[in-house]
Amino acid sequence: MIERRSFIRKLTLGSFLAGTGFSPSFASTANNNEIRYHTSENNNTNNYSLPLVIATWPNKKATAAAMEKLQNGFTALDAVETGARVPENDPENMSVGYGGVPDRDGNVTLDACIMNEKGEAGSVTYLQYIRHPVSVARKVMEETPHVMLSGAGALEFAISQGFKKENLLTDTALKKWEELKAKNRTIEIHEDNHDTIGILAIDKNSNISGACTTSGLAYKIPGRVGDSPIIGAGMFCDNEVGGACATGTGELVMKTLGSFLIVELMRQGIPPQKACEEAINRIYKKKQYRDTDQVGYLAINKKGEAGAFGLRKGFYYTVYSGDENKVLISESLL
Ligand code: SD4
Repeated sequence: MIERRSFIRKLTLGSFLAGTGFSPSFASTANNNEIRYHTSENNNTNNYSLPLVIATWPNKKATAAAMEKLQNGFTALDAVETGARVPENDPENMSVGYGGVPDRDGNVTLDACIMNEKGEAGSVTYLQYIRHPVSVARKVMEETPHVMLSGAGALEFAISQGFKKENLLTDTALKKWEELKAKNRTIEIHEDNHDTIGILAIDKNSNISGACTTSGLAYKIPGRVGDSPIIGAGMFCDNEVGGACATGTGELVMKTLGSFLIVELMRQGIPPQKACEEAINRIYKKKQYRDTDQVGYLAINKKGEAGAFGLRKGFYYTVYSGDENKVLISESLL
Protein backbone atom coordinates (compact mmCIF):
# COMPACT_ATOMS: atom_id res chain seq x y z
CA MET A 1 0.00 0.00 0.00
CA ILE A 2 1.20 3.43 -0.75
CA GLU A 3 1.08 5.34 2.47
CA ARG A 4 -0.42 8.79 2.47
CA ARG A 5 2.94 10.22 3.40
CA SER A 6 4.76 8.68 0.47
CA PHE A 7 1.93 9.68 -1.83
CA ILE A 8 2.36 13.26 -0.67
CA ARG A 9 6.07 12.91 -1.24
CA LYS A 10 5.33 11.76 -4.74
CA LEU A 11 3.20 14.77 -5.43
CA THR A 12 5.91 16.98 -4.07
CA LEU A 13 8.53 15.44 -6.32
CA GLY A 14 6.05 15.51 -9.19
CA SER A 15 5.64 19.25 -8.73
CA PHE A 16 9.39 19.62 -8.54
CA LEU A 17 9.84 17.62 -11.73
CA ALA A 18 7.10 19.54 -13.51
CA GLY A 19 9.32 22.57 -13.17
CA THR A 20 12.16 20.74 -14.89
CA GLY A 21 10.10 19.62 -17.85
CA PHE A 22 11.10 16.05 -17.01
CA SER A 23 8.46 13.37 -16.66
CA PRO A 24 9.92 10.16 -15.28
CA SER A 25 8.16 6.83 -15.39
CA PHE A 26 7.25 6.84 -11.72
CA ALA A 27 5.15 9.98 -12.13
CA SER A 28 2.49 7.72 -13.64
CA THR A 29 2.57 5.06 -10.95
CA ALA A 30 0.26 6.76 -8.47
CA ASN A 31 -2.50 4.22 -9.08
CA ASN A 32 -0.32 1.17 -8.76
CA ASN A 33 -0.53 0.22 -5.11
CA GLU A 34 2.10 -2.45 -5.50
CA ILE A 35 4.84 -0.01 -6.24
CA ARG A 36 6.46 1.36 -3.19
CA TYR A 37 7.99 4.62 -4.03
CA HIS A 38 10.64 6.55 -2.27
CA THR A 39 11.68 10.10 -2.36
CA SER A 40 13.27 11.79 0.58
CA GLU A 41 11.15 14.10 2.69
CA ASN A 42 13.18 17.18 2.03
CA ASN A 43 15.49 17.83 -0.80
CA ASN A 44 18.24 16.52 1.41
CA THR A 45 20.99 16.74 -1.16
CA ASN A 46 24.21 17.67 0.59
CA ASN A 47 26.20 20.56 -0.71
CA TYR A 48 29.99 20.31 -0.43
CA SER A 49 32.79 22.71 -1.11
CA LEU A 50 35.24 21.83 -3.87
CA PRO A 51 37.50 19.98 -4.30
CA LEU A 52 35.42 16.97 -3.38
CA VAL A 53 35.93 13.22 -3.18
CA ILE A 54 33.17 10.71 -2.51
CA ALA A 55 33.51 6.93 -2.33
CA THR A 56 31.37 3.91 -1.54
CA TRP A 57 31.70 2.28 1.90
CA PRO A 58 33.94 3.40 4.75
CA ASN A 59 37.00 4.22 2.68
CA LYS A 60 38.66 7.12 4.45
CA LYS A 61 42.18 6.10 3.46
CA ALA A 62 41.13 6.04 -0.18
CA THR A 63 39.39 9.43 -0.07
CA ALA A 64 42.37 10.88 1.84
CA ALA A 65 44.80 9.65 -0.80
CA ALA A 66 42.58 11.09 -3.53
CA MET A 67 42.18 14.41 -1.73
CA GLU A 68 45.92 14.71 -1.24
CA LYS A 69 46.29 14.52 -5.01
CA LEU A 70 43.65 17.20 -5.53
CA GLN A 71 45.21 19.47 -2.94
CA ASN A 72 48.55 19.11 -4.67
CA GLY A 73 47.08 20.27 -7.97
CA PHE A 74 46.62 16.89 -9.63
CA THR A 75 43.56 16.16 -11.74
CA ALA A 76 40.36 14.46 -10.65
CA LEU A 77 41.47 11.53 -12.82
CA ASP A 78 44.72 11.17 -10.86
CA ALA A 79 42.74 11.48 -7.65
CA VAL A 80 40.24 8.70 -8.40
CA GLU A 81 42.93 6.35 -9.66
CA THR A 82 45.03 6.97 -6.55
CA GLY A 83 42.01 6.51 -4.29
CA ALA A 84 40.92 3.29 -5.97
CA ARG A 85 44.41 1.83 -5.62
CA VAL A 86 44.16 2.00 -1.83
CA PRO A 87 41.63 -0.83 -1.33
CA GLU A 88 43.15 -2.68 -4.30
CA ASN A 89 46.33 -2.85 -2.29
CA ASP A 90 44.66 -3.71 1.01
CA PRO A 91 44.50 -7.46 1.79
CA GLU A 92 41.87 -6.77 4.43
CA ASN A 93 39.42 -5.55 1.83
CA MET A 94 38.20 -8.88 0.47
CA SER A 95 36.10 -7.41 -2.34
CA VAL A 96 38.80 -5.52 -4.21
CA GLY A 97 42.21 -6.29 -5.75
CA TYR A 98 44.82 -8.10 -3.68
CA GLY A 99 43.05 -10.26 -1.08
CA GLY A 100 39.76 -10.41 -3.03
CA VAL A 101 37.70 -13.58 -2.53
CA PRO A 102 38.02 -15.89 -5.55
CA ASP A 103 35.39 -17.32 -7.84
CA ARG A 104 34.13 -20.89 -7.52
CA ASP A 105 37.24 -22.27 -9.19
CA GLY A 106 39.45 -20.45 -6.70
CA ASN A 107 40.61 -17.76 -9.14
CA VAL A 108 40.75 -14.10 -8.14
CA THR A 109 39.32 -12.20 -11.11
CA LEU A 110 39.11 -8.44 -11.11
CA ASP A 111 36.93 -5.82 -12.81
CA ALA A 112 37.58 -2.07 -12.97
CA CYS A 113 36.84 1.05 -14.96
CA ILE A 114 37.81 4.70 -15.07
CA MET A 115 36.53 7.83 -16.85
CA ASN A 116 38.03 11.26 -17.24
CA GLU A 117 36.55 14.72 -17.69
CA LYS A 118 36.68 14.40 -21.48
CA GLY A 119 34.32 11.45 -21.38
CA GLU A 120 37.13 9.05 -22.26
CA ALA A 121 36.83 5.65 -20.64
CA GLY A 122 38.86 2.52 -19.97
CA SER A 123 37.90 -0.78 -18.45
CA VAL A 124 39.17 -4.27 -17.70
CA THR A 125 37.13 -7.34 -16.88
CA TYR A 126 38.07 -10.79 -15.63
CA LEU A 127 41.65 -9.65 -15.12
CA GLN A 128 43.82 -12.03 -13.11
CA TYR A 129 47.18 -11.65 -11.34
CA ILE A 130 47.39 -7.85 -11.50
CA ARG A 131 47.06 -5.93 -8.27
CA HIS A 132 45.87 -2.63 -9.71
CA PRO A 133 43.18 -3.18 -12.33
CA VAL A 134 42.12 0.47 -12.13
CA SER A 135 45.54 1.50 -13.42
CA VAL A 136 45.32 -1.05 -16.23
CA ALA A 137 41.90 0.43 -17.09
CA ARG A 138 43.52 3.85 -17.26
CA LYS A 139 46.16 2.48 -19.63
CA VAL A 140 43.42 0.98 -21.81
CA MET A 141 41.86 4.45 -21.95
CA GLU A 142 45.09 6.28 -22.65
CA GLU A 143 47.15 3.83 -24.69
CA THR A 144 44.63 1.98 -26.87
CA PRO A 145 41.78 2.92 -29.21
CA HIS A 146 39.51 0.64 -27.14
CA VAL A 147 37.42 0.97 -24.01
CA MET A 148 37.37 -2.54 -22.58
CA LEU A 149 39.83 -5.42 -22.47
CA SER A 150 38.97 -8.74 -20.92
CA GLY A 151 40.57 -11.88 -19.48
CA ALA A 152 43.75 -13.19 -21.08
CA GLY A 153 43.94 -10.21 -23.45
CA ALA A 154 43.68 -7.75 -20.58
CA LEU A 155 46.44 -9.61 -18.72
CA GLU A 156 48.69 -9.65 -21.76
CA PHE A 157 48.09 -5.93 -22.25
CA ALA A 158 48.82 -5.21 -18.58
CA ILE A 159 52.12 -7.08 -18.76
CA SER A 160 53.04 -5.23 -21.96
CA GLN A 161 52.48 -1.99 -20.02
CA GLY A 162 54.87 -3.05 -17.27
CA PHE A 163 52.45 -4.35 -14.67
CA LYS A 164 53.80 -7.21 -12.56
CA LYS A 165 52.08 -10.59 -12.52
CA GLU A 166 51.59 -11.84 -8.97
CA ASN A 167 49.51 -14.16 -6.85
CA LEU A 168 46.59 -12.14 -5.44
CA LEU A 169 45.09 -14.92 -3.33
CA THR A 170 45.77 -14.34 0.37
CA ASP A 171 45.44 -17.02 3.07
CA THR A 172 42.44 -15.18 4.52
CA ALA A 173 40.67 -15.06 1.16
CA LEU A 174 41.42 -18.73 0.63
CA LYS A 175 39.92 -19.53 4.01
CA LYS A 176 36.81 -17.57 3.16
CA TRP A 177 36.58 -19.41 -0.16
CA GLU A 178 36.86 -22.75 1.66
CA GLU A 179 34.02 -21.73 3.98
CA LEU A 180 31.82 -20.82 1.03
CA LYS A 181 32.68 -24.07 -0.69
CA ALA A 182 31.88 -26.10 2.40
CA LYS A 183 28.44 -24.49 2.58
CA ASN A 184 27.84 -25.86 -0.90
CA ARG A 185 25.64 -22.93 -1.64
CA THR A 186 22.95 -23.43 -4.17
CA ILE A 187 22.57 -19.79 -5.12
CA GLU A 188 24.94 -18.64 -7.76
CA ILE A 189 26.14 -15.46 -6.19
CA HIS A 190 25.81 -13.99 -2.77
CA GLU A 191 26.17 -10.84 -0.85
CA ASP A 192 29.25 -11.39 1.28
CA ASN A 193 31.46 -8.39 1.69
CA HIS A 194 30.10 -5.63 -0.44
CA ASP A 195 33.18 -3.48 -0.30
CA THR A 196 33.70 -2.54 -3.91
CA ILE A 197 34.98 0.98 -4.26
CA GLY A 198 33.27 3.43 -6.58
CA ILE A 199 34.96 6.82 -6.30
CA LEU A 200 34.16 10.22 -7.81
CA ALA A 201 36.15 13.44 -7.57
CA ILE A 202 35.89 17.08 -8.62
CA ASP A 203 39.18 18.94 -8.88
CA LYS A 204 39.86 22.65 -8.45
CA ASN A 205 39.13 23.23 -12.15
CA SER A 206 35.67 21.72 -11.53
CA ASN A 207 36.50 18.70 -13.66
CA ILE A 208 34.89 15.40 -12.72
CA SER A 209 36.33 11.90 -13.02
CA GLY A 210 35.34 8.53 -11.62
CA ALA A 211 36.57 4.99 -11.09
CA CYS A 212 35.26 1.69 -9.82
CA THR A 213 37.20 -1.47 -8.91
CA THR A 214 36.24 -4.86 -7.49
CA SER A 215 36.93 -8.56 -7.29
CA GLY A 216 33.20 -9.01 -7.84
CA LEU A 217 30.86 -11.19 -5.88
CA ALA A 218 32.60 -13.79 -3.76
CA TYR A 219 32.33 -17.35 -5.09
CA LYS A 220 30.83 -16.17 -8.36
CA ILE A 221 30.47 -18.52 -11.32
CA PRO A 222 33.75 -18.53 -13.24
CA GLY A 223 33.53 -16.03 -16.08
CA ARG A 224 30.97 -13.84 -14.35
CA VAL A 225 31.52 -10.11 -14.80
CA GLY A 226 29.54 -7.58 -12.79
CA ASP A 227 28.58 -3.95 -13.18
CA SER A 228 31.80 -2.40 -11.90
CA PRO A 229 33.75 -2.36 -15.19
CA ILE A 230 30.69 -1.52 -17.31
CA ILE A 231 30.72 2.14 -18.27
CA GLY A 232 27.30 3.51 -17.31
CA ALA A 233 26.53 0.69 -14.87
CA GLY A 234 29.20 0.65 -12.13
CA MET A 235 30.26 4.22 -12.86
CA PHE A 236 29.59 7.04 -15.27
CA CYS A 237 30.53 10.68 -15.45
CA ASP A 238 29.87 13.53 -17.79
CA ASN A 239 31.77 16.72 -17.15
CA GLU A 240 28.77 18.86 -18.15
CA VAL A 241 26.61 17.26 -15.49
CA GLY A 242 28.22 15.11 -12.79
CA GLY A 243 29.05 11.54 -11.95
CA ALA A 244 27.58 8.46 -10.33
CA CYS A 245 28.84 5.09 -9.13
CA ALA A 246 27.42 1.89 -7.73
CA THR A 247 28.11 -0.95 -5.38
CA GLY A 248 26.19 -4.12 -4.57
CA THR A 249 24.67 -6.84 -6.70
CA GLY A 250 25.97 -5.96 -10.15
CA GLU A 251 23.24 -7.78 -12.02
CA LEU A 252 20.63 -5.36 -10.66
CA VAL A 253 22.74 -2.37 -11.59
CA MET A 254 23.48 -3.67 -15.08
CA LYS A 255 19.84 -4.30 -15.90
CA THR A 256 18.99 -0.68 -15.12
CA LEU A 257 22.28 0.93 -16.22
CA GLY A 258 22.15 2.75 -12.91
CA SER A 259 25.06 5.17 -13.07
CA PHE A 260 24.18 6.37 -16.55
CA LEU A 261 20.57 6.72 -15.49
CA ILE A 262 21.53 8.88 -12.52
CA VAL A 263 23.70 11.18 -14.60
CA GLU A 264 20.96 11.53 -17.20
CA LEU A 265 18.41 12.36 -14.50
CA MET A 266 20.79 15.00 -13.15
CA ARG A 267 21.11 16.38 -16.68
CA GLN A 268 17.35 17.03 -16.54
CA GLY A 269 17.84 19.10 -13.40
CA ILE A 270 17.09 16.39 -10.84
CA PRO A 271 19.28 16.77 -7.70
CA PRO A 272 21.80 13.96 -7.07
CA GLN A 273 19.86 12.63 -4.07
CA LYS A 274 16.62 12.23 -5.98
CA ALA A 275 18.43 10.80 -8.99
CA CYS A 276 19.93 8.07 -6.75
CA GLU A 277 16.52 7.37 -5.28
CA GLU A 278 14.94 6.97 -8.70
CA ALA A 279 17.70 4.55 -9.79
CA ILE A 280 16.90 2.42 -6.73
CA ASN A 281 13.19 2.70 -7.49
CA ARG A 282 13.81 1.21 -10.93
CA ILE A 283 15.42 -1.83 -9.30
CA TYR A 284 12.67 -2.08 -6.73
CA LYS A 285 9.91 -1.95 -9.33
CA LYS A 286 11.36 -4.84 -11.32
CA LYS A 287 11.12 -7.04 -8.23
CA GLN A 288 14.04 -9.14 -9.36
CA TYR A 289 16.12 -8.83 -6.22
CA ARG A 290 16.58 -11.42 -3.51
CA ASP A 291 16.69 -11.01 0.25
CA THR A 292 20.45 -10.94 0.17
CA ASP A 293 20.81 -8.32 -2.56
CA GLN A 294 21.95 -4.80 -1.88
CA VAL A 295 22.64 -1.87 -4.17
CA GLY A 296 24.06 1.50 -3.18
CA TYR A 297 24.43 4.54 -5.42
CA LEU A 298 26.42 7.73 -5.03
CA ALA A 299 26.14 10.83 -7.20
CA ILE A 300 27.68 14.28 -7.42
CA ASN A 301 26.96 17.19 -9.71
CA LYS A 302 29.14 20.03 -10.92
CA LYS A 303 28.08 22.27 -8.03
CA GLY A 304 29.38 19.83 -5.45
CA GLU A 305 25.94 18.60 -4.46
CA ALA A 306 25.98 14.92 -3.52
CA GLY A 307 23.41 12.19 -3.08
CA ALA A 308 23.46 8.61 -1.79
CA PHE A 309 20.81 5.95 -1.61
CA GLY A 310 20.64 2.22 -0.88
CA LEU A 311 18.17 -0.50 -1.73
CA ARG A 312 18.51 -1.65 1.88
CA LYS A 313 19.77 -0.24 5.13
CA GLY A 314 23.47 -0.50 5.74
CA PHE A 315 24.95 1.37 2.81
CA TYR A 316 27.77 3.58 4.04
CA TYR A 317 29.88 6.02 2.07
CA THR A 318 32.77 8.41 2.60
CA VAL A 319 32.97 12.08 1.73
CA TYR A 320 36.05 14.28 1.83
CA SER A 321 35.46 17.99 1.37
CA GLY A 322 37.21 20.97 2.93
CA ASP A 323 39.22 19.50 5.78
CA GLU A 324 36.62 16.93 6.75
CA ASN A 325 36.89 13.27 5.76
CA LYS A 326 33.84 11.47 7.09
CA VAL A 327 31.83 8.27 6.79
CA LEU A 328 28.08 8.71 6.42
CA ILE A 329 25.17 6.31 6.38
CA SER A 330 22.88 6.51 3.42
CA GLU A 331 19.11 6.46 3.48
CA SER A 332 17.55 3.41 1.89
CA LEU A 333 14.34 2.18 0.35
CA LEU A 334 13.80 -1.06 2.28
C1 SD4 B 1 29.75 -6.79 -8.59
N1 SD4 B 1 29.08 -4.63 -7.85
O1 SD4 B 1 30.67 -7.43 -9.06
C2 SD4 B 1 30.06 -5.64 -7.66
C3 SD4 B 1 30.11 -6.18 -6.27
C4 SD4 B 1 30.16 -5.17 -5.20
O2 SD4 B 1 30.86 -4.63 -3.14
O3 SD4 B 1 29.78 -4.01 -5.33
N2 SD4 B 1 30.67 -5.52 -4.08
O4 SD4 B 1 28.58 -7.07 -8.80
